[in-house]
Amino acid sequence: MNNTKPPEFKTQFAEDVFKGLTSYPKKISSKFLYDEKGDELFQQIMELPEYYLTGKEYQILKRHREELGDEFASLEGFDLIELGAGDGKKTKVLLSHFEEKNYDYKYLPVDISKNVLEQLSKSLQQEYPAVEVEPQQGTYAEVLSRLADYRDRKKVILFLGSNIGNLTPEEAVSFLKKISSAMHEKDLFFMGVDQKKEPAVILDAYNDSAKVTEAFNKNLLVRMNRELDAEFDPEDFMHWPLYDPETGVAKSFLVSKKEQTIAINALDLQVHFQKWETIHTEVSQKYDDTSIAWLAREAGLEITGCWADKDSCFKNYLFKR
Ligand code: AVJ
Repeated sequence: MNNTKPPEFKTQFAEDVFKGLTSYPKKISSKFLYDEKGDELFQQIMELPEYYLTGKEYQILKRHREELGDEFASLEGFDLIELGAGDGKKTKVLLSHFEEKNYDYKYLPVDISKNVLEQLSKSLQQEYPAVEVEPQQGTYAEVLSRLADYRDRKKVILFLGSNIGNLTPEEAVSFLKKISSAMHEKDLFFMGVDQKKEPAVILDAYNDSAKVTEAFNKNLLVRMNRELDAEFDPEDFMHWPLYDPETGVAKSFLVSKKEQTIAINALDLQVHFQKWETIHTEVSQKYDDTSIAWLAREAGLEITGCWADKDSCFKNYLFKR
């Protein structure tokens, strides 16, 4: 490493890449996987036969919409706040049921991306013109603290897709504590969580045969080339996911296939890789009922409901404070 002075960083990405690639072992946060190309690749991942998470959760919501609706409707008027709404495909199952039942509610999709929110609002306008939508642009933390003071309406907070898995268990506890502190009495929190299961099934979900997940992971290299004027050749790295059934952690790496030194021109940085050196790019933590009970206890939440698919591949939990 030949960095002499810490440069000033133009973007969060620049700063994180600098720090992550000058530390050992090397790492880059998975949040940077989701640029425009990454969003598109993740959409494709959700359609893959190996990536069971989306389909399983969709089935759970569809099958239990009546019961879930009853839980939410017991609040008699609520704001449905969805953290990381994406294209809303799964949520629409709930929205169409709520519409049928004439529930009194507003839908508040939260996303960091203005583009995602605009597209979602447009499609909701077309498919569910009667639903009142109030998009909330910002980070989860910003939006949660904004909505925490909002006492006049009950909240149902949705966090689907096992997005909690992108956090380590310790990070997940502090995240859930923030959710909990934004909740008032009777407010509800509904979260989808991928479960520990046959290890090969999990591994295949992050190592699909069409290699879309590989492209998704390597998109980080492409993004550094484009945004930071870096000189990575994606061919010189391998996509390497692994799963540890003891801790439930799935991780993805980019592994350097040869010794190489890569210029990241915008950072004025030369990054040296030994042969087989890694960049850790993603965590996808898997849970079970015991570890979710621990998470809830640590965060001061109480589990009041749980729904699963028939193989308990995926579960959705309902919490209150
Ligand atoms: C969006 C975080 C739930 O970890 O399963 C999918 C992201 N990464 N394939 C996951 C992802 C590779 C996904 N989450």
